[in-house]
Amino acid sequence: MLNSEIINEEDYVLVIGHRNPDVDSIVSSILVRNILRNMGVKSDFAIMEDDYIKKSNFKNIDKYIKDEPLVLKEEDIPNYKFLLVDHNDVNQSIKDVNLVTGCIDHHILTCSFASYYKDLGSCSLVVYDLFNEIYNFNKYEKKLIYYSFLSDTNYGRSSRYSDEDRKLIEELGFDTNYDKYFEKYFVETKVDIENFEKSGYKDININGVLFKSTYINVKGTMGIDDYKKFVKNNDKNFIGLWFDFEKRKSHCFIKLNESFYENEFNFIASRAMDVIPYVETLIKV
Ligand SMILES: [Mn+2]
Repeated sequence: MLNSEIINEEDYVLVIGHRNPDVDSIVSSILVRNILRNMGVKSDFAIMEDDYIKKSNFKNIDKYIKDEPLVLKEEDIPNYKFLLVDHNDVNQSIKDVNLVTGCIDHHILTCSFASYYKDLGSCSLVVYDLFNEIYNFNKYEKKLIYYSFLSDTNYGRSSRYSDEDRKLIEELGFDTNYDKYFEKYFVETKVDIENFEKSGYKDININGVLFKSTYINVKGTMGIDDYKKFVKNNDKNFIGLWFDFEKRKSHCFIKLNESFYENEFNFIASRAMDVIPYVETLIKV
C-alpha cells in the first residue's frame, strides 16, 4: 500500500480523496490519517479549498463527522506527499503522480504507483478490512464506516453490494437490513441545472477518453427529460446517470464525441462496475 522507498517515519503524509468528495472519500481519509498516526507517521487529511462536502445522499452527514481537514490550496500541492483514498487517478485530485506515496481504493486501478485495491462497496470498508487486525477501530470510526458504506452503496441497493460487504458490516456490529436507514437518511437530489452539473461530479478517464460525469438520486422520473437534454447538448463527453429509487432503475445518458446513447439497468447500477464497462463498449465501436 505504501511505497516504503518513498515514505519513511520522518515524512509527513497528506491523505486525500477525490475532488468534490463524497462521504466515503472523507471517511476513508479520516480513517487512514488515524491509522498512519497510530503507526507513528505524521499525517493529516486534506480537502481542496472550496471543496468541502456539501451535498450527499445522506441526511446531515456533516453533523456526524467531527474531524477537521487541512484545507489545501492548489498552489501548495507540490509541497506535500499524498496517500490517495477512494480514487486512483490523480486527475481526480492532485494532478501529479510524482507526489503520490500510495493508494487505497475500491475503484478498478488504472494507475502505475503502489496501490491496494479490493472490490468492496466502499473504500472505508477496504480500509477496515485491510487494517482490522493491526488497528483498533473505535466506536466513532466504526459508525463513520457504516454511514459511508450506506452512502456509497445507496443503502445496500447498489449492484455492487456483495456478501463480502454484508459479512464485514456484521463484523462491525451493524444492522444489515438497510431499509430503515434508507427511510431515515436518504436525501433526494434536487432536480435543477446546478445538480445536473455538479451532483456526484467526477472527471472519468476511460481508456484515454475523458468524460465528465454526474448523477441524480431521486424517487421517480420527474424532470428526467431535462437531464437527458442537458447531457445530449453538452459540448463535452458526458456520463449522466439518473437513479430512480422508486422503481430501482438506472437511466444512463452518454454523450460521446458527437453521438448520444442511452441505456437502462433494472437495478441501481454502479458507475464503476456497470456503467464504465458499458461506456467502454461504446468507445470500441
Ligand atoms: Mn467510494
